[in-house]
Amino acid sequence: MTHRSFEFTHALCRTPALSVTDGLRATDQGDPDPLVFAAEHAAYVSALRDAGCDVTVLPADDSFPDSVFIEDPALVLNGVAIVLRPGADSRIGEAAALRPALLETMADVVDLQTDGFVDGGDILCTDDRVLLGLSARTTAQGAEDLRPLVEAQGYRLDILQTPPEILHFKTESSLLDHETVLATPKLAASGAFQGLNVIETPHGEEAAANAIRVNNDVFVSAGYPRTADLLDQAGYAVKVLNTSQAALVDGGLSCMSLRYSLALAA
Ligand code: CIR
Repeated sequence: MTHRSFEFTHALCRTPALSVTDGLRATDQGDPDPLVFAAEHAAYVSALRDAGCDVTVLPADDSFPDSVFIEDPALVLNGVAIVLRPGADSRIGEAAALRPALLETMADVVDLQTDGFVDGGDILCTDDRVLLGLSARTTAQGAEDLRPLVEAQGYRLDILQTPPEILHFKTESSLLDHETVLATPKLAASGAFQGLNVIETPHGEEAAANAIRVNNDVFVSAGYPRTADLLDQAGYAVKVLNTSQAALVDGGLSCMSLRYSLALAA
């Protein structure tokens, strides 16, 4: 079965919580400003709508500072949501908190049963494969327990290794089209993208690798003009969005939505 990995009819987002100032981060560059974050998030939601998605925006959940990063507690394949088990202590409860909304919006909901962990940010889907990078948040046990759920949706699961300094596999990679990814030189050098073309981010613009392809558009974070030019020259319709506040808590474009298609669901 071949899927259409960047065609989406819908997206699910969550408004950033005021508690996002307590969000996890590898290095402290200052707290995000919740008002600026809200404005950047609203522009992101608008861009998803402009790209053709019917977007549901869930209310903020202050009990989980990182809950705006809705991609991490779930994976959607064929309109079916798989409730994951996030690997950070402060985030594990996001999965159960998200479940009711998944039941309302998705074609079906199944639960990953595991003693391990899987974060959605470690998962990059192509047309026929789910690339899953083991990381500080995603364990080998979680990955193996996810395998049957992925295969049940007609995808092959490739378990890879995210280099140790990288938070999530998709922090440094994104799908651009049916056979092309954008990735940092470091992640590309790990050999993760067998059978795919790779466009590498220019030196100093590694953070631009967390882009997203949504229907005809490729969203790229502001502040990375050489990446935007490179993608523009390669023929992609680039849309630049501000992610300055998400970046302060190690978030980017992919993590702020669960993108899915109901029209294409089997
Ligand atoms: C965290 O460390 O979990 C959040 N502060 C950022 C999560 C970003 N999510 C992602 O890259 N998929």
